[in-house]
Amino acid sequence: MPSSHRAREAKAARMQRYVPADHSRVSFDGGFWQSWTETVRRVTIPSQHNRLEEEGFLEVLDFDKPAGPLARPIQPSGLSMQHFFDSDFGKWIEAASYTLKAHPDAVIEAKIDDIVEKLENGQMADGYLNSWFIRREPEKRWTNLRDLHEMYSMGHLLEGAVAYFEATGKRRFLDVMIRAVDHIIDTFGPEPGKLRGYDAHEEIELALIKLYRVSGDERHLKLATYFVDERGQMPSYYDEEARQRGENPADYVYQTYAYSQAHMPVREQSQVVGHAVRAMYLFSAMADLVYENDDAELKTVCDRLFDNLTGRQLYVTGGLGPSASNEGFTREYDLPNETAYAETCAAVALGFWSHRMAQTDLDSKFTDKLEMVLFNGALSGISRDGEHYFYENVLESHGQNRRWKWHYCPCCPTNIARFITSLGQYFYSASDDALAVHLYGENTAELTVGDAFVRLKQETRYPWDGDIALTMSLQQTNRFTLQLRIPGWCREAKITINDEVVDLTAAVTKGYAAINRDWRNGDEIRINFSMPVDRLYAHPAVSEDSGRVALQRGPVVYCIEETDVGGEPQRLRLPADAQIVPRFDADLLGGAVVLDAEAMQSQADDWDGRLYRTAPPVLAPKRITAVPYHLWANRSAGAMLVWLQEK
Ligand code: FUB
Ligand code: ZN
Repeated sequence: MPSSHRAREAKAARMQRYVPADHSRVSFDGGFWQSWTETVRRVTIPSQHNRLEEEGFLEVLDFDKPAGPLARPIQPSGLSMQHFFDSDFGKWIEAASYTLKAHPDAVIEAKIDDIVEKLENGQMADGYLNSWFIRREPEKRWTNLRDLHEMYSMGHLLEGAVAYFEATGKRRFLDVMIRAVDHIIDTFGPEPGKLRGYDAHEEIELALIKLYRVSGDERHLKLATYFVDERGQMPSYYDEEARQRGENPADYVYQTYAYSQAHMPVREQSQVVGHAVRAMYLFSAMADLVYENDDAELKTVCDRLFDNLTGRQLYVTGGLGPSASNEGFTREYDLPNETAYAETCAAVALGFWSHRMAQTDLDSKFTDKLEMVLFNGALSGISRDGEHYFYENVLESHGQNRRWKWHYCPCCPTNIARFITSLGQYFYSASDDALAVHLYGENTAELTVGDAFVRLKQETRYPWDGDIALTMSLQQTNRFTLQLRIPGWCREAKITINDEVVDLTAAVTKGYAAINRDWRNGDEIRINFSMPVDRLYAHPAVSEDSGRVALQRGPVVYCIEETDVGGEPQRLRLPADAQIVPRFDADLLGGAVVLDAEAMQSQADDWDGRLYRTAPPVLAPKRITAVPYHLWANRSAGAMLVWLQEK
């Protein structure tokens, strides 16, 4: 067992916290996730390395040569995307390492070793590690935490190093990054003589906690705690730092430190603001600190922010951060569809946060959101062929949106890759006397609950239907509580154990059915979540969705694509009483349930060139088919709509 799992299990035993499953011991040997996980392992991971090479990213690691021309120009903020190329290596290594753990691959490992060798070669004697500053402007290191992503990049390298160590047992990369962290510890903190700074793009915080779980070194946890609590303290470090650079702090491009959640101390924050990915990484670290420090006050803050996000600022797909200008949040209930920014990274990171929240508070309100992003707003970020991507996940298009092979700022591809390659950890977690099943989908998992070894097999076509058979294999009879998530979207659930019905009214607390008993080898749990097609309506304050309806079945949100209706879906109206019939289409991109309905379409052929007239458009019946949102833009380019007009 990797040391991080041992450390967390020891802690969980003291604190009654859950420990996520080891992802490499959850195999998706059939069902919905099999082809996704296989595609990401076989296609996405190698092709992303090819892209890093072709696009000249890896060149920045040639520390022995003079720096070449800039691959990405400097923006008005002073930042070039090239400032944080290291983060792409880190995330790619992390995603690749997750696959290596269960599927060793000498070619991928050699590519990682090559990057590690170059990083080690470039690392400065004092441990500092950042390809931009070492090669281009070493004298400017640590002079602009507000804009230039030094610790963001190191954080991603650190996550990659931890994952690579856990996958292979090789320490070289981990040791390089521990030296880099030692340097950060020497440089930052509340102690006299150190800088009281923190990076404006959160990431290092959660990476340090991952490191702590491997190293057991309290300094790593202390530094993460310091960075979180120092954030937003006044007077602002960023003001002082700007003055030191000879700049006027008032000239800050983004105008407010809310952009980086640094406008007030985090414990005082109650509204989710600013850049969406930054916010999600910060809150993920905060949830980790709740776990590690048993910090009840921080838990209240996390709850408050989670409720604000999910109650007022989240797209129905799990997308978040509507605005391109700050890559983030605007005002509450501002959820435009066609201009939705809803960055893939942000949805993935909401998955990280939701999952972490559930480890100290088993409440389906968290894991419902994990499932929501997984099947919708995060999964839409990668194509079915595994090598095309969306950065922005709009909910409406007139046909202008295309998946791309690589992005100018390619943060999203490696993020969705690391999410999918470590998927198993999100399905289950265990405490010393309970096993929680958070997600459903065909897989076989090897888990430990206290001293018991449990093999759990899920047989199901989920999310295409709501029948799930769980079979428990145990070496001996063991007593523990099985916690089964009852999804928030489900209004009628039924569970039997060896054909005996479980009384769910008595068993369910916070969306989990707790079944405490002596479990025996071969015990069979059968679950049925009824899965009718639901019409969803948005809160009246979401003016964009007024008079509109979205379709959802189980956890899957649907959309209408031009290719299926022979015209722009914006001209369709779905009658309030229209029957919506699910149908499995085996030929659609590997097979998916689609929804058929009789709708109405406004006719354009009797307008005689006019733009306006006094008579409303004529409506004619039109048969429509809706497809899962995550599958959109995988066939021909065209218009798309999630929120349909309802008649
Ligand atoms: O700034 C680093 C990453 O690039 C952010 O997380 C993304 O939003 C993109 O701007
Ligand atoms: Zn991104």
